[in-house]
Amino acid sequence: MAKVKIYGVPRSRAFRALWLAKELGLDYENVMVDFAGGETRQPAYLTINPNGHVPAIDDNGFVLWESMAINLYLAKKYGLGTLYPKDLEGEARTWQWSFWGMTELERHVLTAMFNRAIYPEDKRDAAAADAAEQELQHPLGVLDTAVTKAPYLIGDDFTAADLNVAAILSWARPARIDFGKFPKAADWLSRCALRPAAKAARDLQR
Ligand SMILES: N[C@@H](CCC(=O)N[C@@H](CS)C(=O)NCC(=O)O)C(=O)O
Repeated sequence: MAKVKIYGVPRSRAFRALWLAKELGLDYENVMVDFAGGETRQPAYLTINPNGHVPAIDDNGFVLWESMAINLYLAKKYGLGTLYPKDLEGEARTWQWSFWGMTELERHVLTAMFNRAIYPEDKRDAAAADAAEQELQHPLGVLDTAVTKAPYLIGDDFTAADLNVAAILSWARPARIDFGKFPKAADWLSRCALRPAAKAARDLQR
């Protein structure tokens, strides 16, 4: 069996797949396609992901793109019964939280992060960042309530659902999102971020 190839530098959304690979103890190879240098748009890479984005994976000839699809696939294939629930309802909850993270959180966290930390200072739009943080108030309340009822999103144990949402919220710190009103969500996020596999994936970003 060849190693699973994970395309994308660790400071990109490939971080999500790398964190999962570390959780799973997967034998993987990280192919350093860097979006900053335009490598995602080179013809060779476009045969892997025609969208010109990272991450993508190649699992023994099976090529897949979209970070959440990648993580759901890898977690089900290599972590069934541990990181990925075996029952239909648990699987559906994993999808629910993963799609929720992408649709309810991601854009707003990114907008705040770019306008508070990434763009050159003279290009930052403070009002756009504040509006994005405002948009996050309701979904962060939803998250806070969910992790008040149970330690993790699907119950007592950390699963791919937690990883996928926490990976999106790993941008919340540079985005300077205030979790003051969401103490349970803040506690859940730090429990996720302190996992050895999360730390190991962050180390790849240095
Ligand atoms: N929805 C996609 C978004 C992927 C994406 O936009 N990736 C960025 C890096 S984090 C990228 O490849 N940007 C370079 C480009 O679009 O050329 C996913 O979650 O996989």
